[in-house]
Amino acid sequence: ASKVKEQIIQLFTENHDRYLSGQYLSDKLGISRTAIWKYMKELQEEGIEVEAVRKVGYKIIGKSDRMTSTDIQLGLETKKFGRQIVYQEEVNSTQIIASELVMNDAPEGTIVVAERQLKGRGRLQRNWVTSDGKAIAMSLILRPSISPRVAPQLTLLTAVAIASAIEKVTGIHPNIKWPNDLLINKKKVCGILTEMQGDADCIKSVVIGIGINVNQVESDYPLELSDIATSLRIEKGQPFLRAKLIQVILAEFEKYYEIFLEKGFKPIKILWESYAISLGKQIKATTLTEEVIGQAIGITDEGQLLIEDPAGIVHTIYSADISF
Ligand code: BT5
Repeated sequence: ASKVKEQIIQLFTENHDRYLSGQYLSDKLGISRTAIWKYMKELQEEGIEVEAVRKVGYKIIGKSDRMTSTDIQLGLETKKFGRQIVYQEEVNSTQIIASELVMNDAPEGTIVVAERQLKGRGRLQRNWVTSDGKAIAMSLILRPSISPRVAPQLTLLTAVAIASAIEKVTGIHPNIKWPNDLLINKKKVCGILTEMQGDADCIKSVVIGIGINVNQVESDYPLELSDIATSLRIEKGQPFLRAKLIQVILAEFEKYYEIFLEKGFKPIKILWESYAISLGKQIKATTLTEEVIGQAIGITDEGQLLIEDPAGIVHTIYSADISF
């Protein structure tokens, strides 16, 4: 039954904003017009606004800001990414669910989305705050055959895909702060967490965690975040449909991921540089073992950050926190 609903959603997606007649849908799917009518009612009960005009047909006229699999599928224009969706109201972390799915052979492109995270996580066991119903908490499963050495490039690729999607949806040009932050007006709007499964020679899978602040207002943030976090709504003065943003992220991601698998990191690197905030600036990189202060002079073809210290020595940074 839900298979039919998916097909209906697909037909509306392919036909964008056009009316589809009951007869057309019934011919396409080989079920009765009464059955179609029942499915359309179901979609309506799920919060999709459907207009039904006698002798003309059905049209989708409104969506509300939710992220169920129906909301995400309706308008999704990817081949693989987001074709399997696990939606949960409440989770500890979407990363945990996604890594369980990885062990159960979930295909590449599977996403896990949640409205509420009780234990959202950042890097190094840090905490990630997901404002209930106002943010995107999503994990995406990838199964690339690449060496673990180049896996950090996937974090940079993710940042490019999200930056480009935010730009398309909101018109705002966000900045990327190496390696995993997206900023708008110097405040964090998105964090990325890349977790790999595999061995020293070969990656088996990667779970990309994406947290985006979409519809929060200032008072939604706990005190400790009020100076460092922003949201698309705060920056643009209007709310956005999270499902729409997810659709565009998945489309951008799929596009850049294909380029990456085919041509390597070089083309992604150029895009990355166009969003980078830290290049050319004096920065401080705090790694697990040291602090490096100097000028950020670029990233390598592998994706590591290069910092030139005052003595002229160039340091290659694999992982760190950056401050200006
Ligand atoms: C990150 O870590 O930025 C990665 C965040 C990844 C979150 C996603 S949500 C879906 C998936 N499921 C998960 O459980 N995680 C992923 P890091 O660079 O370590 O930054 C963490 C720091 O950002 C915290 O220590 C806070 O200072 C700050 N922070 C926490 N929540 C924030 C928010 N909503 N907006 C901006 N900054 C935040």
